[in-house]
Amino acid sequence: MILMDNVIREGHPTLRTRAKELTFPLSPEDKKLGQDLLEFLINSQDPVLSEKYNLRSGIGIAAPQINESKRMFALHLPDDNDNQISFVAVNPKIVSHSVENTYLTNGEGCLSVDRNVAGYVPRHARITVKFHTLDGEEKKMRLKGIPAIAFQHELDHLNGVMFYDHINESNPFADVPNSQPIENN
Ligand code: 4LI
Ligand code: NI
Repeated sequence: MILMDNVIREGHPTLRTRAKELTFPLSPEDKKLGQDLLEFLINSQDPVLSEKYNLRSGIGIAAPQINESKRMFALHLPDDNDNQISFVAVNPKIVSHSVENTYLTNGEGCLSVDRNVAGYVPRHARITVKFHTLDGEEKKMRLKGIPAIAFQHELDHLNGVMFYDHINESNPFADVPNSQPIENN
């Protein structure tokens, strides 16, 4: 199972590297990697297991964060209607997005960043995405709210981008044009 010791932290060059596309069928090792990423998120959100294994809670984790430079990430969180969003995305992409932007008023956190970086991280408010499942099936879905933010955060990891790259350097809380902020605690 994936533990915090397996998570690389900022400063590691893999976090600044563009991850490699995967080809299907996935190797058994790459399938296992995807399953382990999702299992990590589920464990990290379990009060008993997160305490037992000292896991920091997350709703998304990307393969490069465990030093596997491959285009794959997992998301696990409830959506606005309290339906569970839980998937592993392989070779994910955003096919279209809203003009409207959004951001978390409390800022973003990252399992690879052991400090608080304050500021608004501008994101697209709504995205239409395509990706392949671990079994190679193509999926297309529309995301909004926190799931859309998390998808963009994890997709950034596959491109060597960190969330704080998007924060306005001179004023971290500068107005984000045309945005609907998401209040969250
Ligand atoms: C415990 C059990 C306040 C501060 C509010 C915690 C189960 C921050 C928000 C969680 C913040 C769960 C989260 C992300 C933020 C902040 C991620 C708590 C885990 C909230 C997820 C990828 C950004 C995602 C909303 C600096 C590790 N996650 N909070 N950002 N939660 N969590 N991100 N922001 N301020 N990061 O961190 O998984 S997109 Cl589910
Ligand atoms: Ni991250």
